[in-house]
Amino acid sequence: MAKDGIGAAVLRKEDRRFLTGAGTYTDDLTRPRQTFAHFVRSPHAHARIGAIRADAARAAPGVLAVLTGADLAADRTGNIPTGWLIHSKDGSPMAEPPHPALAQERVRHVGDPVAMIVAETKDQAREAAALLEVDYEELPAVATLAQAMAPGAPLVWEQAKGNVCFDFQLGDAAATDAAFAKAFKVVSLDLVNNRLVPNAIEPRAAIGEYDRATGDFTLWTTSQNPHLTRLLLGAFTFGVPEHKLRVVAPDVGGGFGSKIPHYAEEMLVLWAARKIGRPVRWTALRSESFMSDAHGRDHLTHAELAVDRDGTFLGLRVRTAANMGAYLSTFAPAIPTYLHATLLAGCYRTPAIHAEVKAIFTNTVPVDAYRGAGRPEAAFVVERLADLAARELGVDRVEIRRRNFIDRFPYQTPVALQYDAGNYFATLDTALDRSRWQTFEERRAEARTRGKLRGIGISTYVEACGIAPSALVGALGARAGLYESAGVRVHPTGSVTVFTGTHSHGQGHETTFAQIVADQLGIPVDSVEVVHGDTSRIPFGMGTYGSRSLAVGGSALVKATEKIVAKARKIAAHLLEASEGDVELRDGRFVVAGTDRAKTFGEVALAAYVPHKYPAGLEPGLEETAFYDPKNFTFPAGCHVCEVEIDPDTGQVQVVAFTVVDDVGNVVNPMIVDGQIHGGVTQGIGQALLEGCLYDDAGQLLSGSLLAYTMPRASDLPSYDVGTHVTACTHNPLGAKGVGEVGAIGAPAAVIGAVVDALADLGVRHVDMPATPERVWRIIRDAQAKS
Ligand code: MCN
Repeated sequence: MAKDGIGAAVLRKEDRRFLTGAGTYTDDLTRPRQTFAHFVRSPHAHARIGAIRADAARAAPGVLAVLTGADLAADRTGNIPTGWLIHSKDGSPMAEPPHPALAQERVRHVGDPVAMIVAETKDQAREAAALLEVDYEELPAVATLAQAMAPGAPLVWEQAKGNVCFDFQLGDAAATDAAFAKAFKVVSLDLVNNRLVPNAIEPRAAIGEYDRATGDFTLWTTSQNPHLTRLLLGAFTFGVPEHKLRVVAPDVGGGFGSKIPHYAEEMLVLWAARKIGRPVRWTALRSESFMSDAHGRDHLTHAELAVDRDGTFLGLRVRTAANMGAYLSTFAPAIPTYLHATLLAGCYRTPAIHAEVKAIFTNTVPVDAYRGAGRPEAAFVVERLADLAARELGVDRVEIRRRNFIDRFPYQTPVALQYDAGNYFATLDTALDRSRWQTFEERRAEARTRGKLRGIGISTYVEACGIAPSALVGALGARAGLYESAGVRVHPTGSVTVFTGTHSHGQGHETTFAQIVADQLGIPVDSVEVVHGDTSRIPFGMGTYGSRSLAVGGSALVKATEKIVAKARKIAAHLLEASEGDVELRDGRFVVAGTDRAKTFGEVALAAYVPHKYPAGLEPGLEETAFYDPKNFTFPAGCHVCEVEIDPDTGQVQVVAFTVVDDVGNVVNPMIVDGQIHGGVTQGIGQALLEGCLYDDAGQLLSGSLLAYTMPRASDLPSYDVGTHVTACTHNPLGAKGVGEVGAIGAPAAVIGAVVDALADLGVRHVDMPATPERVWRIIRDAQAKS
């Protein structure tokens, strides 16, 4: 094994450029003769668009074009598709209303783009926007799920009666009813999974360019999946053949799911570039991001767990309403259905499960993937019910989990997934140990002497990632397969360029993917360069989300590198005048077994390009491509333990300790894995305690800036204690599972469990997220008033 190969905590190669300010983000690029776009966005949640008077804006200094939905309609272009179709069990078709890139006739959420102004400078574009007059006739709006589902609620779309986009069911309703009928007890809970705004550090940006001579388009964009963007743009939104469209996602400063969807602005900068014959660029303001980046979560759930006298889980019934926002974003329909409902078994042997999901339109920003996408919501439901069942039965919270853990693999859940491997007892035991669970009451008593309420929470979760087997997602309605590709080019000097269809925007693929190749070829990590994010350089790829890059993209890379080794071995055997079967690759050298005759990898690489050095009949060169389509998802699991202290006078919750023991299979880079867990847990704590996107009843975005939307800061967080336990994934060559989302999936239930535990003596059985000081203070005050 190379010393910086798989398993080594190699420092991130990409950090040299990021830490020295040498990264190249979309907004850093300058294109010759570039122009600037500004979007005029709806101030109303729902309104009919009347006259648009653009003469003054058109005449403003520097303005090159003012474009509206009518121009798009005249060009018969610009409808943004969703990437998923949901086939409802009862056969009712999913409503897929049009999503014009610039609103036509109606605006349906605050921030819906109405017009695009292109000018010589950013300021000129913005100043001209103030001169554009748009007549709106306001219409009644629905902003929350409760409003949208109320009888007689105003409709976001005429074709979606009751604002229902689709109904979805999973599991066995009759078996679940039967389980409930024989239950000793049923515990039930109404849960809110709060709406979140992703807030990647780099706002979205796009530059469109058109070459009149060749008819070629280039889009630079902040995308997590440039090939998918090209596919959707080419096949649906803009109708440009793929060979005429290059999509480049250069350095991207975080995405967390919000840069998966294909967005209107990406199409519009290309369209405008062709119209005016010059490059058109746009970068979102932070306040613009709040009303135009896809939001996350936003579920209302009623959940019931049927249990036996000893705490054995018998059945689970879950009814979820999921907010889709005003339009269907790219992955939106898949999130509350295939990513959420399929994980409701959690780590437990619950024999009967039935889930019903209603996807609902509202006059809000579209909702799509946000770190965890559907899986944090599922873990939250299951873990809150496990806590509550323990409490209502008088069983210990740890014990009830242990009693119900899945203990044999593979395990077929009642909700479609088959878990291949795991050891939930091991992660639980290690986490209990590390968190000093047994001695918690001492810490609680000590906190009491300081006037603080201390609580401890636990969450044992499993998730499905490494998205996904194409056969499965294809059958489930995905418009494209979800395999991954990798190319490996060995240069004559023995250095290597890797081409991957995944996209790294903080995850460190330039390092970990180089480690994989270094490991397989026995060469230094610095001899391997990883290229990603450019459709003109990488044959194909499905991008990065669903913690899939290592399990799927890394596995494609293993396959491609194995092909390289196979060919290189032939060449080495020829050079060494040995039989191929006797030659093996060891520590970067091809060695004839049992002898000291050897050729270095570099010597063999050179021979691949020199006639007569490679065997007759073999093609020259050393370059291979592979596609990998996994057999199954991967199933990371783990245990999170959180301790909080609450100030009863202010309601302020402080996380004072957080222990994580995750099982993400074999690990390529433990330092990067720890970093991913830290980031995910931080976002999970953010959801549990701080973050909440709020609309008022008229659909105005109340938390539309960082002044009103609280992101976690260092002072909100403890130092995390992170441990790992490994059970290898059984079906990919790396034995690896995903890590990118585990923190955000496991953490919220542990935090809320701790908050509820701290307040348990007051009779509190649940606290909705985010557990802000105000909410907690009110709960304490009301509980005290009752007692
Ligand atoms: N890794 C490893 N060993 C494992 C698993 C992963 O060494 N057993 C490494 C991988 O090689 C990769 C990193 O950990 O370098 C994350 O791998 P993986 O779990 O495959 O996740 P992806 O690379 O596909 O990243 C997607 C995931 C998601 S879905 C979100 S959301 C998210 C996340 O990653 N967004 C992020 N982490 C993020 N981190 C940053 N900094 N910024 C984001 O936007």
